[in-house]
Amino acid sequence: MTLGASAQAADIKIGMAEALTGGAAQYGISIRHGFELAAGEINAAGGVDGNQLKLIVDDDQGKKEEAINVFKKLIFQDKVLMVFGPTLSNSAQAADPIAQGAKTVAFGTSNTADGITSIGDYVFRNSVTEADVLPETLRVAVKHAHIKKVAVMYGNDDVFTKSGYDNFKKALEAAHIPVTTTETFAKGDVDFKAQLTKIKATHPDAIVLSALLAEGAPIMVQARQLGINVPFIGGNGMNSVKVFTLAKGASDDLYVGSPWSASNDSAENVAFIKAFEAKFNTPPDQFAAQSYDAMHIMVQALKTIKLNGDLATERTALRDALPKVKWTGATGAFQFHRAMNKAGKPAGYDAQQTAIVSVTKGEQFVI
Ligand code: 1QQ
Repeated sequence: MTLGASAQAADIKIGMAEALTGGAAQYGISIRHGFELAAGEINAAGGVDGNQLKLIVDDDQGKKEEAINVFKKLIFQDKVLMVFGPTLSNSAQAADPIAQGAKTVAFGTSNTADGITSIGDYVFRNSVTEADVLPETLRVAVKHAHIKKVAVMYGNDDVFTKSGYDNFKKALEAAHIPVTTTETFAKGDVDFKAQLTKIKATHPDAIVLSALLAEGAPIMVQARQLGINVPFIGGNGMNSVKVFTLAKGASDDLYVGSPWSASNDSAENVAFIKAFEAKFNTPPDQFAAQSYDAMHIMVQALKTIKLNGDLATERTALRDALPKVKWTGATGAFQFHRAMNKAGKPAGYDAQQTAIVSVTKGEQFVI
């Protein structure tokens, strides 16, 4: 970014729409912390060409209607340069078209369902999709735990949990692994004993689970109560340290995949973990790592554009600059790749990264 001779340093307004209350706040608060850590570091080092990043933080409550409201407020009232979020794919599918219509970048750091970036060319994410991660999670779990047949359980009223199910199904078919039974649940359910009792009767070697934590953690607890002690194979929703707080000892033997791992000892990751713990007094998770990297990726693009005071031009310049960014951060080497829409035409941008699979043991993720 280059400022004219007479230009004054100004705040650069960045919107953040995340689930800060409700069931998905398990993720949203962690995501917020990642953004705040990165923005704080960037501002402390002089900002972007002397301009400070100003985060405008709004709560989408993990609800798609609220995500739409918050996107409208950030884009049209607050006039932010771009928007990070929302937390859930379910919300992104509803709210991202607002950003696309307003030619404003919507950058998701935790949306992993199919089809989000097919919304349009202003839609970006650095979260690796279920389609990319689940076949690898399944492959490692099957090999490690000698799995021959599985039961499947998924939430059938959420864009992410349904997409996870679709991708698990595809991966299971490709790997020729029979499914003993498929059970469903909905957001807000608390008693999963009926489905788990059916699953138990089919004697699976593992349970494939596409769930958000609010339902996924009690599912693990109730399975163990019913004497089902087989491994769980989960998607992005289960990949959070919050599963240990929510499911305690019942959280063991859960396989998940993500580019980020607490035990990756690259210089970038070690520095991230240290700074995060110093600031928030708690260890980070992959959601914090993703948002931390996303802020740095966005700033790399920002450094290459001119802020001329014309918001529409600035928003489009940022969009044009983002795909060129390459960045090595807490989650490793990152770049974007072009996503296609349903008609096979170029649309938004997905993450080009590979997943590391871990399994939970003694309330820790181990590789
Ligand atoms: C999605 C997800 C969730 C687990 C985000 C918190 O991956 O909704 O896409």
